[in-house]
Amino acid sequence: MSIVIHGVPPSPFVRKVRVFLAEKNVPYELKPQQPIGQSPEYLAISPLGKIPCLQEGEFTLPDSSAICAYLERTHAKPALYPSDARQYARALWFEEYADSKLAEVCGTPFFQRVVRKLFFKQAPDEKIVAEIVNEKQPPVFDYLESQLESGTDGLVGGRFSIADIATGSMLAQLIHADLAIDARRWPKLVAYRDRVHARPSFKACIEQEKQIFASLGKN
Ligand SMILES: N[C@@H](CCC(=O)N[C@@H](CS)C(=O)NCC(=O)O)C(=O)O
Repeated sequence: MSIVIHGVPPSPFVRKVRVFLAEKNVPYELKPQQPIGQSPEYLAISPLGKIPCLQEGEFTLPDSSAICAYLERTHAKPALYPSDARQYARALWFEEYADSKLAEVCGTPFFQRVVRKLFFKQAPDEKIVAEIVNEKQPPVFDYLESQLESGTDGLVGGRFSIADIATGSMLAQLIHADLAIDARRWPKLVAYRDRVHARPSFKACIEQEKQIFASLGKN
């Protein structure tokens, strides 16, 4: 049965599911659904009104974490969750950390510099961006740096997993917000981010998003 993902490309949670599907080589249709002005029909399948939401025939499922966990069961290969109990639990932790804390420190500058500009026709509040960059990002980047081994694209056990899909998806918001991560201060994180984003699954999404923003007159 064919898979439909409701959402729009620049959402990090939609990107997470799209990368997950691409890594598993599963075809899907992306059906445009904005995260505002949701219809009663959309709220019926995604009660929090959020994107993404998966639809497979009669079956519908909101929430990127639930969707990825479901897809792991329906499309087992390649495995994107570790099999070892502790590594599995750590991968879920990093997924949660990315979806909550990293979402805050990467999503806020993205909202200010991209969403406000393109969709609300307002100037970004650079004071908010500076506060995030100077105060909120450093402890988060310090933590990720402390958890990474050199030369890997896998936060858990050195193997690429849901932890990296969630983390890489959030870090991509910074690219669109034109914010660099200081490679002298966080060398392992920057090298890791570059390796994760070089994977064809991420590369295709990020390139498509850049084209969308260029066509909307981002820069
Ligand atoms: N926990 C959800 C979060 C999804 C989420 O927050 N999506 C944002 C767009 S990036 C959204 O739909 N926001 C609309 C809203 O909160 O009403 C998931 O993992 O799918």
